[in-house]
Amino acid sequence: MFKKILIANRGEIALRIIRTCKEMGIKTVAVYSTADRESLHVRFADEAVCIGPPPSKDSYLNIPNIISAAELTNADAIHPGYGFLSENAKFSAICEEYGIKFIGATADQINSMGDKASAKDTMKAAGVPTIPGSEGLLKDVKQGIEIANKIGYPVILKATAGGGGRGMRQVWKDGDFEDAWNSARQESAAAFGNDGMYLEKYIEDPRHIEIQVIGDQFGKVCHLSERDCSIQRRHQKLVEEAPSPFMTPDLRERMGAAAIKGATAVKYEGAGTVEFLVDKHRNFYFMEMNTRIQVEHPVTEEVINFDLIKEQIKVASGIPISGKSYTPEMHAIECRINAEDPYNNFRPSPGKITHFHSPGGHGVRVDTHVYAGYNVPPNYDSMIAKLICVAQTRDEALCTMERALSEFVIEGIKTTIPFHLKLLQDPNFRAGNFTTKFMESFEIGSEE
Ligand code: MV4
Repeated sequence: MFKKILIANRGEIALRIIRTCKEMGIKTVAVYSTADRESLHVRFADEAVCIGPPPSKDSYLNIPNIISAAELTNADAIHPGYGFLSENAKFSAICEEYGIKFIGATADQINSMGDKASAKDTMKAAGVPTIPGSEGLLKDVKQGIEIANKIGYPVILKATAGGGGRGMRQVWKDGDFEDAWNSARQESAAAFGNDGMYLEKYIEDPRHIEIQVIGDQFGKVCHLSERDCSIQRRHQKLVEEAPSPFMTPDLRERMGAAAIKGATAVKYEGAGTVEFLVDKHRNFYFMEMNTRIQVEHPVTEEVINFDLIKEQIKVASGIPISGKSYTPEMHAIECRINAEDPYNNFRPSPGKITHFHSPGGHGVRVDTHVYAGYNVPPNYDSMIAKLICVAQTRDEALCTMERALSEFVIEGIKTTIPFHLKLLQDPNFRAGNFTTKFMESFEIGSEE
């Protein structure tokens, strides 16, 4: 087992990883930018190394500085958390070169899933259902229009380097194809330096349901059931839950088996997530695979009573997985609390937290790095806390969430707490009746 892990991240996830390391008797090294000197991850780690000024590219994305910090402190592994360097193939490879275990996917696995068109080909070849469309990249606009006519409109153009919905265009008729093609390619070239495009049938009103998987170094993969992440705004998840209110035992079995098949085909090692789109007939299709621990991992932890970070560390150190399968026994919901003003288009609201009171009680978990007096820096992601509620049924978990949100006090900055309270009043949300389009028509109303 590792003796010392460097956590190449900040915020709640850095703290989350430090907590598990402590329980496992592993020493921890925090790294921090000058904007994060007062952050809890710095205080709770055994050692801390400053890696640069506030901008991410100079600190949390600064590979030489992070590797130096690991060498300096004799860390034998690096946990990258989510975001930042967690899906950076070059970083994974450099860690390996330096003899530091990267607690995450190998460079090859990251590369094979990072290119969306080839990831789709790989999954299709492994027998995972994929959305009808082009085989690999489109050669030109003419081929795109041909395929669109073959599969029928509506279709969607996607950037192979895509992420966060960038370089994606719906197309509803031949006459709109060329403009969509040109603008998607332009956007993709500017965002990713890669203008490769592929085409799919557009699935209207889908749900986003993802399967958590974990693989060990011996080629064995198991799945840890699903999360429903359909409540998103501009490709940012706001609420996640497990199990999905749309799930059936049969669908879980089929989606779980498909996720295992796909992850096994790429000899996936570590924790990963296979994302699917699920249509109204419960047809499911591979969308993307994320080769990292995700923000919403706690809902899975709560419903199957399992520490995913501990399991990541164990498989990274060469311990085999048990291979048993998991069926959720509980229901968990996570609300992401962001430093944003939900009454002003979710505009970021950094600044000093003057008052802070965290909810507690039965079935309530709060993962956060903030406290009264903490200054939310403007440089990073606006998520400042995750409120996770667990109960035996979805209805009970919703009631616990409502109660916990009403106890949560964060003053000095705007947060998304009022949004979540309003969402919990929505009859369709309450009934589990929602798709990825839900937020397009949701109205928060006015303040007070
Ligand atoms: C789709 C789709 C409909 N049909 N593909 C969004 C980001 C990227 N991961 C893929 N996305 C989508 N792909 C086909 N063929 C709709 C979306 C989509 C979406 C998916 C999941 C969660 C939220 C979404 C919001 C808008 C569009």
